[in-house]
Amino acid sequence: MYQTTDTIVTIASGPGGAIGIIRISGKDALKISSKFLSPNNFINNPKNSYFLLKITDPKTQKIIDKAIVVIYLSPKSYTGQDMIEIFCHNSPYIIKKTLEIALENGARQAQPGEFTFRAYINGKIDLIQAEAINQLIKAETEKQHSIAIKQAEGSLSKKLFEIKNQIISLLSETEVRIDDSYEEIDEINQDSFKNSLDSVIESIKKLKDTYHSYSYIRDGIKICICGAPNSGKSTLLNTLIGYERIITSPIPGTTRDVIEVILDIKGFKMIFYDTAGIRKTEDPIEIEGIKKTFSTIENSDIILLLKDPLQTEREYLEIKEKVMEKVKKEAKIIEIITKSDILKEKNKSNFLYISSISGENLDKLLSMITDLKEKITDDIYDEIIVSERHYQCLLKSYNELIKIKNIPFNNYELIAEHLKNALNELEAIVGKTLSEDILKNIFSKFCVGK
Ligand SMILES: Nc1nc2c(ncn2[C@@H]2O[C@H](COP(=O)(O)OP(=O)(O)O)[C@@H](O)[C@H]2O)c(=O)[nH]1
Ligand SMILES: [Mg+2]
Repeated sequence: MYQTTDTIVTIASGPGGAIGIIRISGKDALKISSKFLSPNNFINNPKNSYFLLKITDPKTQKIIDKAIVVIYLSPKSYTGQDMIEIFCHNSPYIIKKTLEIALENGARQAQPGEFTFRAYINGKIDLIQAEAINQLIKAETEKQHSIAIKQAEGSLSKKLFEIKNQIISLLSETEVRIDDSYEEIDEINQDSFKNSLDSVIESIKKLKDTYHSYSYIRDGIKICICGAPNSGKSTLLNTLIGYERIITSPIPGTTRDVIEVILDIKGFKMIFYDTAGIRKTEDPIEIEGIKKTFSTIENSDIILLLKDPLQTEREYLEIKEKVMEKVKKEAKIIEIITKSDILKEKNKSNFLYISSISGENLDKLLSMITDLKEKITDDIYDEIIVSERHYQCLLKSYNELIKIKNIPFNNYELIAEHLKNALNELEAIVGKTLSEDILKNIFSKFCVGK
């Protein structure tokens, strides 16, 4: 596990950009930095403040840079320890040299996640918030970001705190009746106990089930464009992207591999797959490509099934049948007739007529996709489970509570035991009862400097 009593340093900024940041945290943060920051009278009368100071190499007395230095005194810092942040010019030489000098003067290079780990150990944040900070850094879309920021602000911790309190009140009702000295207390009111228990179980269930919806936010909605060769699949995707990302041509079998394009549509991550056209062929590469088409269909949430206007009804239905064999049962299908610009009659009501050339109905297609997305993700709440670890804890807690339903009402010992187990699982989410291995695993996923 990380040591927390020494003083750590690292580069907190990335390459590029005008300002570089060095972060130092630990009980000797001020002492160490006073050796290479001047003037160093901040050490005599330390207070939360900022200064314009010179970074000097103590060995050579050479000036390295002038920097803004922020001092945060314990406990008023990110880690809860004394901290220094040095904002210097972001030259690779200045940054590396300053880090080196800090290391030579008694600091240790921080490992990934060590700053946040110290914040957690010192009670500045709970584990959910720590994990949310990591997700905040990694968020790709508005929705991912808004969930992470709410959790970093403590919304999920608050929700869990409420649930825990409900369990604690059930537990106290039960425990008070285990102890012999309380014999004069009445039996538990079965109805009200049962109602409270059901309500806790319901809250946990609701929360735990949000984990599945989150996979759509994290991984995105998968949209597969498929159909016969030449039906206009690649042209459609190019049009949606807005440039010629994929080769298109009148020669059938142009696309032989699955091409993945990630688009952010209204703050939501959507992954479009352009696939090889489905047909009988002897070409071994195309056969491989078509196999991939079907495995993409299997994994997609929305299928855009394209029909070329020149394709016969029979040819289309043959392909449709093969596609329907593969789609997952909750997937949604949009049937599309392409190249509507060359058509006079558009009377098949179960199809959406589109043209990548004239742009007809492309807006309509996108809004159909977003509507389906709403259906797929409509059970996403504010408090949402985004981590497998949290999900497992909730599941175990839920299972403990469910067991109580089959226990005779006067078996207080056994009821109390399951309530305690359920409570422990919830505590593990915020990090109260976790082993070092699990903690290490959580924090090691951070980047250095966080
Ligand atoms: N007129 C017209 N031609 C199109 C349209 N979309 C695609 N095409 C043409 O149809 C041919 C096959 O298109 P492509 O996107 O390569 O089909 P894919 O094999 O399904 O990927 C190309 O010559 C395209 O220019 C459209 O909306 N209108
Ligand atoms: Mg193609």
